[in-house]
Amino acid sequence: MRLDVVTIFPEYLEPLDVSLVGKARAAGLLDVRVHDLRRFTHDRHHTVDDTPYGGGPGMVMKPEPWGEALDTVLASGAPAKPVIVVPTPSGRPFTQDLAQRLAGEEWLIFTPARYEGIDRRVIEEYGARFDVREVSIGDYVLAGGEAPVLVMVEAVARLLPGVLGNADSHRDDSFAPGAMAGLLEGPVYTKPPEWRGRAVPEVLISGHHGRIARWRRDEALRRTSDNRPDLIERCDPASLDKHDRAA
Ligand code: 6GU
Repeated sequence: MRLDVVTIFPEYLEPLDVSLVGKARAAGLLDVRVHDLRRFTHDRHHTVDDTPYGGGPGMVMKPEPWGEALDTVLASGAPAKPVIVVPTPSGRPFTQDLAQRLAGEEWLIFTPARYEGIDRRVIEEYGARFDVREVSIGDYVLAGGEAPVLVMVEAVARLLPGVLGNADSHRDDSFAPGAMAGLLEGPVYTKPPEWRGRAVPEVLISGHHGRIARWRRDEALRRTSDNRPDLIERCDPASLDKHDRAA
């Protein structure tokens, strides 16, 4: 997968060299290119923002640098067509489902903005020719879209074939489709069997796969109803079994 990021803070994306995403790059599974938006300005001060039409607080990112940057990046991959992801608190929610869809694309371009956002005409201009998605990572406001790009790239990269050592690693993920559909994952344990007087739940050491599966599901249901009752409300009743209903 090819991944381009256009930003005024290229150094903010340095964590993409590290850990899972860094390894995916090193393995040739991800081709990440970070571009400095200010290279596409022509004034001495490399200006990327200006005051908003209609008044109001804050600054708006000027359309011209974004247009030049996006034209350059798009030309470098033509005739391929990317999905353009525009991080904004006003966007549609970023979900596991969207991560899964984006993981199926050949090419993604991210356009993290600072200030009050990008001049609307940029989204219209590229939206007329490409699949442009305005996406939010949650109901809170960040100073810019760079941290959301790190979040989204990590969520997408771990779904790419060959990135996680074990292909089953995300089968039981919270939010993944499957037997635990829509439930949060329950607690996990490893050795030693006792730590500071606290024992690992006996069932996990029993070797009884049926009882273990039932226990895990009960714990997932408990955690979901404690932390995310909205997910229980929304879940498909057909995905619950008779033991779930009793619980
Ligand atoms: Cl994508 N950007 C910013 N600036 N704030 C956010 C966000 C994005 N998602 C949630 N808050």
